Amino acid sequence: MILLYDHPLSGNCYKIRLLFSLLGLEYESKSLAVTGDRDGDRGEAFRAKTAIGKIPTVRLQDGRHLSESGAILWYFAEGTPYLPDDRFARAQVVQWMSFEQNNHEPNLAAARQWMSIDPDLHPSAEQIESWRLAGSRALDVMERHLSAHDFFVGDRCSIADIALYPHTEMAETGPFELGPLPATRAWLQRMRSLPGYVSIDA
Ligand SMILES: N[C@@H](CCC(=O)N[C@@H](CS)C(=O)NCC(=O)O)C(=O)O
Repeated sequence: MILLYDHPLSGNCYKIRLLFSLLGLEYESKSLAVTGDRDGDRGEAFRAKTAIGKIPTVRLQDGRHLSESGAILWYFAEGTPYLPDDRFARAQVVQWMSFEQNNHEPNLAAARQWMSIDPDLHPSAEQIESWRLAGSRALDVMERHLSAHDFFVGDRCSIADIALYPHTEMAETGPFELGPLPATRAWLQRMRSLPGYVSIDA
């Protein structure tokens, strides 16, 4: 059985739970701490399995481990409709997943972690403003694309959408507003309508 090292509030872990649910894949889940004494939960045994030491990490059925949400999504989407076959479309999936990791997640997830998850975080006003500005720019890029397209690559949901969904859906738990982004709100609704969709707190 696949084992997902997980946390119920983690947007990065939720990406994996969402893909597993859309694919109807069975798995077990083990929750690790994301605040406070993280190292207590991620001692030598965990680090021996994954050099990166973060969640999500999965243990495959054959015992190998894989970390980084994008790599895990790619591994399980291969051969399914969530990863296209076409060479250019696959490169576009990488393009949007790189955007998610570089421009989107670092700002939206950090701001949410500070506002609604970790009371011990005390970022400076400059840091908060930097997350807000850069995260808003990433949301604007998405809005522009979604004003002309139903999904990020091609005409159906791919792992590019799944990677971008969690922290966009939860953006308003940080210093962001989805009200002025109608195309993004319509896309969130399309994602929620997918057969097999699960919410973060399912
Ligand atoms: N780029 C990674 C980020 C993973 C990440 O930051 N995981 C967080 C939980 S969402 C974590 O393990 N934080 C605890 C720590 O950094 O020690 C991904 O997309 O999987």
